[in-house]
Amino acid sequence: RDVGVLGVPFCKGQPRPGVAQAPQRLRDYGMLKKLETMGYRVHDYGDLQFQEFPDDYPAWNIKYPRSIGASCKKISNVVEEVTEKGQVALTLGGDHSLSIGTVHGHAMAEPNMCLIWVDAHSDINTPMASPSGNIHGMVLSFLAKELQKYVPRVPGMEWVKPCLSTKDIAFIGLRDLDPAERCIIEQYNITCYTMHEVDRMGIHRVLEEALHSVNPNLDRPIHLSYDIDSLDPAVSPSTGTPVPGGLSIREGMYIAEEIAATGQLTGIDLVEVNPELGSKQDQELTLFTACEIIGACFGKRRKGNVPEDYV
Ligand code: DIR
Ligand code: MN
Ligand code: MN
Ligand code: MN
Repeated sequence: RDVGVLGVPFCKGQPRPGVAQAPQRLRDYGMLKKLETMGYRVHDYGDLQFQEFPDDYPAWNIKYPRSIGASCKKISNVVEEVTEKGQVALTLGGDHSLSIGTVHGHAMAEPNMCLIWVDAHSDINTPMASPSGNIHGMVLSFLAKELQKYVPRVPGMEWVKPCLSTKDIAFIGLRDLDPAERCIIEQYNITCYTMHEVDRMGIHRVLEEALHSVNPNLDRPIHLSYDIDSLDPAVSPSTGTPVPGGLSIREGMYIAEEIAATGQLTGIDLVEVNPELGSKQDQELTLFTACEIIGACFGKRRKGNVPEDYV
């Protein structure tokens, strides 16, 4: 019942600066106090310090590869250490490019890990196919072994060991994919429950099938990478790339509750909260939603919890 928290005030994986303020805003909002109230020992490793790269020119169209590469290398080392101490690694972003580091570090400590990616986007663009050049949309192409033939040597990323198979990944909540991303998902038959499947099957069956496909015996450690833009802008408006038609707060909490109930959740990312976008009310609502989701990830259930010391 130990949590290791790492703040990553990082924004270079996408164009909007405010996302770097999220770790501090989430702390101020009481996210870590909430976990302590729930009975966790919270070890806050503070915010990651970054090296500056003044001449971080794009490689092809990939923006800030050296800054992001060096940061993710540090993040990977911290997450590996935290995981090896037996703490659940909770990383507060920052934009989603940081997950190159968190997933990598988690996999170094737990090679049998699987990944559940909750997002409006699939973040699996290859560097050459990415229409935006933003690394937050390329994360999984750097990590998946099968995709390395499409990934050039990117300055700053040389240290990344592809540590996942496309078979170890399950997507939930997608609704905005670039053509190359759809092609990769089909070609490698990646487990993928878009909002279309959520509508058709209901969130219960989506979770059952998603877990069954990457973790049939529930004996593998799980990394949950939770992009706040997976949720509908009605409940998480303050994010850089909102997409209509997202998960309801109920579906978002159900996902977190079900994954927490496996007892295998050892790494969590909460990314893309941008507390400088939208109105004051939008910002508060997004922070509130993020705290509810994280509470559920750590075992807070809507049906209530029996106190730990109850006999
Ligand atoms: C788009 C947007 N697919 C890209 N990705 C976002 O830039 O590659 N991911 N917004 O969260
Ligand atoms: Mn994302
Ligand atoms: Mn190690
Ligand atoms: Mn997204």
